[in-house]
Amino acid sequence: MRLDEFTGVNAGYVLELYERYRRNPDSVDSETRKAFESWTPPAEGAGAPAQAAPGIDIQKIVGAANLAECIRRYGHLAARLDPLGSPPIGDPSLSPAAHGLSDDELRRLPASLVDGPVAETAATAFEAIEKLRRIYCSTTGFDYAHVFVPEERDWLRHAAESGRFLPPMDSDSVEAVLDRITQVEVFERFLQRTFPGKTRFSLEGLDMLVPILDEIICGAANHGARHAVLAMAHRGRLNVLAHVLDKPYAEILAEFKDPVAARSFRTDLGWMGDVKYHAGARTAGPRGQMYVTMPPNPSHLEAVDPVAVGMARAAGTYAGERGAAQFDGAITVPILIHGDAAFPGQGIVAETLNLSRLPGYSTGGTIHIIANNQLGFTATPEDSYSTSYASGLARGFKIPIVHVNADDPVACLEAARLAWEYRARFGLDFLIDLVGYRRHGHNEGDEPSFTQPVMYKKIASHPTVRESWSRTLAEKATIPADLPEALVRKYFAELEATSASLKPEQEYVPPMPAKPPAGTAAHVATGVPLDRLREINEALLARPQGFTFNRKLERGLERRRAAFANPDERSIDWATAEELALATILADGIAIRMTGEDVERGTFSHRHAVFHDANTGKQLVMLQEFPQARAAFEIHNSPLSENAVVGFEFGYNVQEPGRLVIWEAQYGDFINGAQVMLDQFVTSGRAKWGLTPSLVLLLPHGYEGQGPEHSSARPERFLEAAADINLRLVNCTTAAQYFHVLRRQAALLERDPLPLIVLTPKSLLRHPMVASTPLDLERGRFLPVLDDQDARGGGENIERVVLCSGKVYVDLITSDRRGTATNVAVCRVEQLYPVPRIALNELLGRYPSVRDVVWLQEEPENMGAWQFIRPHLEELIADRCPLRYIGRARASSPSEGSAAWHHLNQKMLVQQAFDLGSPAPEPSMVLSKEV
Ligand SMILES: Cc1ncc(C[n+]2csc(CCOP(=O)(O)OP(=O)(O)O)c2C)c(N)n1
Repeated sequence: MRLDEFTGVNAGYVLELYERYRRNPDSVDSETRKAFESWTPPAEGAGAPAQAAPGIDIQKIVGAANLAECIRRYGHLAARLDPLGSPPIGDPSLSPAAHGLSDDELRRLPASLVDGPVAETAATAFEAIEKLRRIYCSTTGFDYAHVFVPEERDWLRHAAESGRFLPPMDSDSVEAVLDRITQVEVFERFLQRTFPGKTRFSLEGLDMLVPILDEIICGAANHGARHAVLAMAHRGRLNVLAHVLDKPYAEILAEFKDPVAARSFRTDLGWMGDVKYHAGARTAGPRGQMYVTMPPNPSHLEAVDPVAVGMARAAGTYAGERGAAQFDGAITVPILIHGDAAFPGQGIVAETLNLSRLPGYSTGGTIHIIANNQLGFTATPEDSYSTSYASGLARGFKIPIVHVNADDPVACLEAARLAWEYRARFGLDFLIDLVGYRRHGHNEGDEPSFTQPVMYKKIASHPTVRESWSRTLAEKATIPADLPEALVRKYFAELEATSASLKPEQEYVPPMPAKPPAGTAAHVATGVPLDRLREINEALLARPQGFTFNRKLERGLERRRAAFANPDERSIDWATAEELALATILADGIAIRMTGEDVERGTFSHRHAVFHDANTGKQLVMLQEFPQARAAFEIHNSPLSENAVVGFEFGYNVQEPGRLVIWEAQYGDFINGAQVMLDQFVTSGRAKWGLTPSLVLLLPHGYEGQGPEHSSARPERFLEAAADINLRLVNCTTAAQYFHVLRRQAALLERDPLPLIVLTPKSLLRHPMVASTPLDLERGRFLPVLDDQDARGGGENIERVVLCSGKVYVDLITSDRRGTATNVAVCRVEQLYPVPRIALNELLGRYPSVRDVVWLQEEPENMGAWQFIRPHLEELIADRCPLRYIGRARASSPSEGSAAWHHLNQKMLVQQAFDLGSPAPEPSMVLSKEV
């Protein structure tokens, strides 16, 4: 680099060195001395290098360069971001005095010290600094100093300072903005006038959100994107639905007139529906070149974020061929609109941001917009976040932030253009903090001046952005003076005409709820011919040239090779059944995505879906390699999150319902971290919004003395939500059952999609009782109820039928008591929901002499399946015999914390199962009672 090319602080440093050299050439190293021998430093003042600068003050030079740097870093603190005019907090480092400079001194320094595009057109450092101040301390606050990848930061700096993303200001463009914000404002005013006080969560005060979205969507389309997924909460949702998603005014107005009657308009809901500001939409055709989707949104703020991100990921992923799935972030763009209280407050936001750069989750850049109205419900920023800005959290994720005053359309559009250009250039997230206000209360029935009297006095006299933009344009004579009012009249007239056209007959068509068809599951053939299984098994065990397996795993692979030697032998363990199920599904042409914490190896070191070369660490995924596969397999260790990752997989699943999407919990109880996703999306999404998820959740479950935290996946949480055939919950006890239930799920993805929750084993993964034969995979299918394995069914001598589910079956069947208790049949309910009533009825019919039927479970009485299944059993048994409960007593914790106590209780469970009618001895907490 030539010495003349140093700028900013570096230029100051060079000049300082030069001063030193001038005084004593030996005080600098020989290289530097050589460089200075033939160099002429820049003259003071004009900016152009000229004669040597006699008496140049190095401190001033360094001060000017530092001042420029501070404006770039901290200028946003002095930006006028609040449309209501609250003064910015500022920063002392932004004044020349803080750097030992006066304005006059700056005028005598060259502009080149300031560096960047502003220096190119400025005569002095003073002019350059003034320009910089206009950029960084205006109605935009560029906040990107935390982006410490030099290429990204330099790009952002140049983008901000060159103004190259400022929108065009020709008369057509400025008129288009006026037209759009008139539409936005009139929509809200019309609703307010026609339906006073009805909740709509008005956008007013943040009207520029719609033109910003237009700009981003249009920009993304120009960069080749074809699909935008837009997620937002309540605020402004109706306005965005109307103007960005093109939801017809007629539908929206009909919903306002009478939500029940308006059902005839709703194509976006399930049979129970949801309030209008939670509904989703899809544009019917491309908007420009883009399809825009807005997933439905529950009230739980920000919960939709990972769902939308997962949808975008799915839409950009090609999985139609063997191998790894191919993701192309250029095709889709997720845009998340956040609340200013919700963004910092809801942990799901941090979890979602953490997905942004992970290989299995990234979207090629998500654009975030904080619709910042400077209030929560009534809570102020001081009540709501500890960061300086609502957007503070994004800094840790190196996401560039632009704070922008929502009353400045030009600044807003520049921010939008910058966002999509940055995303297109780097494939990374970007955040716009759109700072406005909220014209009404939290909702339209709310009185905001109870809590914000001063702010709302200001708002009452504050012009709308349409009014101020009209005034600006009129002053510059850019538009005809009467245009603003003409536009207002035009849009009111459109809404009035639509409202008047809503005929009562149309409105009173009764709703047509469509519940899902059910019952197809029982008829699915899932067996695979032995030859085919053997061939696929061999292919999965192939050894790619040059790949060195870990020695211990090598031995396991050899055992796997022998698994098909004898079709009658119980040689198929759980992991083999799973891999063969996945492989045969892939061979059927159905792509699979599998994720979860440490899922690649499996928590219990049983899966090994990804091998690591013992010498090089290189990875090998045989499910991507075997030649019979006709679709992609992707597997990712997830980040340590439950809520966001389950939401992400839900979104992925509903966007690409033809792929099998599987999420595995480390232990089943950790799914409680995703309870919002379960309640708000997985179990109710169908009834509320007509979504048809088919996500598979694998939840390790079973009482093994590990204490309260790793024993129970809490099946009761799913059973409590089970209704209207909204999910399938199974607790398989054999490898073959697991094989068939996975294959059944894949076969039903399109015909009868439902979420599948599988309670999976831990210690039983390698238990011989759980292993199946190759023939079980060929001949069988998933059976919701398994009769006593020793064919005691039908025995006249059976006095007790014990019904149980899951691992406790193995405890019963392997106990010493089993051999002698020939009057007790032990039967398994493998599917807990939908309750297999026909199969249970048939089973009970095979035992005509029973004196009682027992429901036996490991979980406490208030947990597990008991409370749910009891009324079904009572109805099925009717007055044939009494129903008994054997299990742990009601408890507030899922299990005892001591392994010894656990074993005692398990022993009691077994004992009571086989002792007809005897009470539990102390100190067991196991209950046996007739109900
Ligand atoms: C998880 C959750 N907690 C609480 C609420 C209740 N709530 C609804 S809106 C709101 C205020 C949200 O403020 P902000 O994020 O700034 O959005 P705004 O309504 O101001 O647009 C609150 C607390 C909710 N909907 N979801």
